[in-house]
Amino acid sequence: MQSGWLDEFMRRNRHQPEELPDQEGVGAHEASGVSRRGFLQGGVAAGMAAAGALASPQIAQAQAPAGAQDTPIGTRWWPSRWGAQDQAGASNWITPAKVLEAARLIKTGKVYNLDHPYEAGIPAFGARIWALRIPGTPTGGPFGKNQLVYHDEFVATEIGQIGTQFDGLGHIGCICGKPGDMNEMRYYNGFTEAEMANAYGLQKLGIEHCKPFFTRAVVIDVAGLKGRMLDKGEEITVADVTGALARQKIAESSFKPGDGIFFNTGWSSLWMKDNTRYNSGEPGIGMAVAKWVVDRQAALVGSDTWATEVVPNPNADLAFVVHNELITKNGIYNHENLDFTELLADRVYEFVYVFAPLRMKGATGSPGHPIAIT
Ligand code: UVW
Repeated sequence: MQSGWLDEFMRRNRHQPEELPDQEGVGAHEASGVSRRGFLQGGVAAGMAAAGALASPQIAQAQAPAGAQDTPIGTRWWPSRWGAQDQAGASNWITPAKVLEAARLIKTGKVYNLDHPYEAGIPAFGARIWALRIPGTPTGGPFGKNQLVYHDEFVATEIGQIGTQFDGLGHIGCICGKPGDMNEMRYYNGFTEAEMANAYGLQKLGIEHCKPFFTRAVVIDVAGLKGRMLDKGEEITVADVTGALARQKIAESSFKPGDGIFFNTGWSSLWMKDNTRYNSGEPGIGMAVAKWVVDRQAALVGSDTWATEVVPNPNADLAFVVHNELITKNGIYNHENLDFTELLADRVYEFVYVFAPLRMKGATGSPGHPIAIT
């Protein structure tokens, strides 16, 4: 598949070994890989192009996902259904009634991990790093007659956007005006970069506004339906979704507002085994399934890939447009780099998803340990 912006940015951002801060640990996961920074910069470039397109209806028609639009990603999406000041987005669906409803699904008490451990050498987007150090051996002590000693760790990382990561609402926006106009760089609920920007953390839409999740979730096993791992650039269609649900004996009509909807593509089998391929693109959902998710009024999506959406997008002009549709326009969260291996080994497709993002004021997302309970 050809993707002009993608090819260009992959070429320009192929990893340069001398950029590595530390070949043995920090960033070493990129040493032989293709850098995903290209996708990020490609997204910026595509966004700039789309912003320019406001003055050029022809390009706007070509790049916009669908329908009438006064922004590069469709009609303006604010104020949100939860009010003009809302910063919690689709986590608002997690009400006491929703928690009680989800709790009724718990029958065995079995707990499943949905994450990958955080460790050196994990696949990472662009030049992101994970570096954990224990200074001293031990860090301190001895104290007292009891000769107490202790360990502390120092972690350097893009803490909201590394490994198993939960994308918050301040993570993804869209240039809706002239490039560089911070009053028209818009995020969920129309909050602008001018309102949000601060070197010490986002002033709006920080992850601390997200409510904890205890909700019904379904993993749609598309790899199981197809009997193989999906390939990079392979889009999950609505027919794939309905086919997988039928195979799993889950009615499409069973989805209720606030559910979690996850997609298994098989891509996580490459995790720490072939990081170069894992990083080079991915299978995932496109705009058709994104709109299906929005229609279901999901609280969040997630997947065993690093973006949940198909990369490259089959429309070569679009960059991470599903992120815009879900996060920016609808306040739907995205849990990336999940691992469904334990769940699927037990043929568990429906469960209670439990996750409370770390309340780091002004952060764009959160690491953490999501679990499934049945
Ligand atoms: C970007 O940061 C663009 O993507 P992700 O949310 O997949 O890390």
